[in-house]
Amino acid sequence: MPKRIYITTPIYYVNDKPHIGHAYTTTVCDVYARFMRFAGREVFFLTGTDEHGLKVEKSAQARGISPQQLADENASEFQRVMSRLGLTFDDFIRTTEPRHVEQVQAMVRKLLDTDAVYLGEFEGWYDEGQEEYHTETKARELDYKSPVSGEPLVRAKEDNYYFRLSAFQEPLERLFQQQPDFVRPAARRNEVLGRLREGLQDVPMSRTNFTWGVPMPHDPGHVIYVWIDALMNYITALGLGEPDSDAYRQRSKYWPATYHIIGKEILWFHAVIWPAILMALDLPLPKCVYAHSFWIHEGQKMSKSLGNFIDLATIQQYVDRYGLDAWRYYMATHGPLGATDADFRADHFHSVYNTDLANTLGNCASRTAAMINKYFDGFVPAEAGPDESALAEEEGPDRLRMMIADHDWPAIAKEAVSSSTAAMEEIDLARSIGSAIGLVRKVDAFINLTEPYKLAKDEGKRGELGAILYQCLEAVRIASLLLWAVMPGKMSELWSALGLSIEPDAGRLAELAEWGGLEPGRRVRKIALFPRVDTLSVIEGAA
Ligand code: ME8
Repeated sequence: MPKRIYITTPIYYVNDKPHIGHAYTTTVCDVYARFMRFAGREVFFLTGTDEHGLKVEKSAQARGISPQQLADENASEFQRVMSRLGLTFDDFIRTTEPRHVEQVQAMVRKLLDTDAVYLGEFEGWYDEGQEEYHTETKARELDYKSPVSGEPLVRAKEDNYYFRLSAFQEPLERLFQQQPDFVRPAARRNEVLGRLREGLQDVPMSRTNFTWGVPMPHDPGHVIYVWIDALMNYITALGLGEPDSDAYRQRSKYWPATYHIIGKEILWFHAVIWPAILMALDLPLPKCVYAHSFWIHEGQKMSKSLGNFIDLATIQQYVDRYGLDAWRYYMATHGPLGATDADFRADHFHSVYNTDLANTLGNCASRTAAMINKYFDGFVPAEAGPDESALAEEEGPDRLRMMIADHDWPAIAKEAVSSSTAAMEEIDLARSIGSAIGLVRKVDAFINLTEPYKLAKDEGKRGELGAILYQCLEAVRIASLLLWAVMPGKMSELWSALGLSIEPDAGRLAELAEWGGLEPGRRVRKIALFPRVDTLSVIEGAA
């Protein structure tokens, strides 16, 4: 795995308010980015807003403001929301920024020079009222009349710039063969391959029917098609279109992207058009385009017409009731990262909160800390007791460890760390987090098996009691390191209860996660991480 990581979200349209979909994709990237920074990797995490195009122009007109005003308003709303959700992007790119516009023009100039873009003629049946072209088949279906105004369609011609996508058929097929993980999950890759095999046609890449966009170099009557402009954000943020800039000097090292994380509806642009553009620009290709599925809501697709979008106000209610970290936990563990959609249900959120967070993680940390307070006045006991016969057989530092009930804790913890890290590398958030929670479950089972509260009654078993509680707390500490990326607030709270000052940005995860890091004699406070939430107060209106 490369030491450097570049992860991106789609850039979001400013004609919509932020909703669960935007929060979700950005949270997935954030969890990955935080984990990898903690693991010592050099991470660049990019998000931003897509601000050009007819839709933005029309929404602005409808509100009687300029498109730039609308973009400014909503871009700052996106930034505000993302910061509130604890999302630690390294840059937020806006496609109306001069740094982006200038580089897009420079790169399109290059595409014109290499003949990957050419001026061609487009002809079709035009609906003048709707400013929309129809194909011959569609026009025939409509009886050559506008479906909206009933006026006759007119035969019209337009000059358009085209991107020579057809020239990349073979290189793209080769890419999909040589880099089987270029598109993930596999089901999505197969869809793209199927469509690719139908053959590629050149695609228009300029428009003349509106002005809110990046002007075509040398031909300002044309505006660069918003998708071409938008896709380029991934490289303009790194200065790749401006090799003598500071941005280039500082950031070009991050290209190619490790992951472009996107929703499945925009996969074609990312899996076919984007690599073709990069090939035409002679730039390396991203390692992986990861297209997740969709959140649906209580079994139904979310849509404006149904009015069932999980919007910011609803997200805020969950955050208020369960805490920001619980929100992030649910997004990361039950979200639609795989090939199927995920159903957001209030009762499910509630039961995941209680099962994983209140009853497992919270309870385990709190009962361990409580026993240490009760039996050892709050001081972390030593792992080795005076009972020599119970000492582990091994030589070296392990010699002082008691192996109780056949639990080789250093090995158990090591396995959790390596499987959690490996799953995170693959962006399998649920599995990564599951390994950490699994470690906590083992601690719970260990407590139930060894019954330290009974040993506490026997003065002769003090060494064993201390070792058990040390092992429980040490395993919880290691799990908390693996869970920090998803629940940074709560895990920091836990660390401070253990008197630990850990700086995840210092990148020492592996070192800190070694068994034995917790020093005996340290003072432990009582811990209450995830208070129970009453079922009656499950978010109303969301159910
Ligand atoms: O498409 N579930 O922007 P956009 C999960 N500007 N994620 C969802 C979702 C849902 N129900 N709905 C949306 C655009 N998303 C373009 C992108 S990139 C060069 C240009 C997420 O504001 C998901 O990541 O419509 C999806 O791809 C993105 O929001 C679309 O955001």
